[in-house]
Amino acid sequence: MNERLILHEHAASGNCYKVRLTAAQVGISLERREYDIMKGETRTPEFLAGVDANGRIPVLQVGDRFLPESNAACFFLADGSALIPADPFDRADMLRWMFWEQYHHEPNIATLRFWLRYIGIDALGEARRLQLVDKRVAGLAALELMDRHLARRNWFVGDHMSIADICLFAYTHVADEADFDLELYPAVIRWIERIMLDPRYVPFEG
Ligand SMILES: N[C@@H](CCC(=O)N[C@@H](CS)C(=O)NCC(=O)O)C(=O)O
Repeated sequence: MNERLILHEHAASGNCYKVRLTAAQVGISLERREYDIMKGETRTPEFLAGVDANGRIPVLQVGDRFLPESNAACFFLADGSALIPADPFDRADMLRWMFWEQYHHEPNIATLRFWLRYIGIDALGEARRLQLVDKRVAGLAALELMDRHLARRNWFVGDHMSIADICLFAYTHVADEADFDLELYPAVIRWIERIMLDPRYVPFEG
């Protein structure tokens, strides 16, 4: 890749970790620019005007273009590699799991992790407290579905790792930090170990 690649990130964010893990898998090095989301550094007028009008990280900067959304950044970096299946159905199925991750997994497991570990239960406002049970129920359903899927196969799609695995791995392997008991999901645990044993694996900094 000829263009300069800069990851605008917060190292403790699983969404940002997805992008770094994908880059490591395909042997691409990224420049890293850290923002403290607890201090609102992605909500400044400069960030909103120059990096992402949505005020969130990760954003992958490619030359002078900016690509928000973790799963889109993973797709960009992995394009043309074995992390994206060649078969059209498998490729669409990979996207299916990535969309599923954004709708059913991340908003529950990642959000609970953020609320419990970074904000703290005592500091949660009333609106968030009211969502705790719904998010826990939805998070449990997501882990259950993953476990059933992985009971019959090693990877989410096809017969090797794809970016669907990477995108789902980021917040699943730290789900205990959101008080989910991963021991209840043996196929998920085996899949986590499989990814961690990959020679191009890089650990989360969260
Ligand atoms: N769907 C987005 C979610 C991005 C997101 O929620 N980022 C969080 C950190 S994980 C963030 O920037 N929070 C800071 C804020 O909202 O001010 C993605 O997958 O990249």
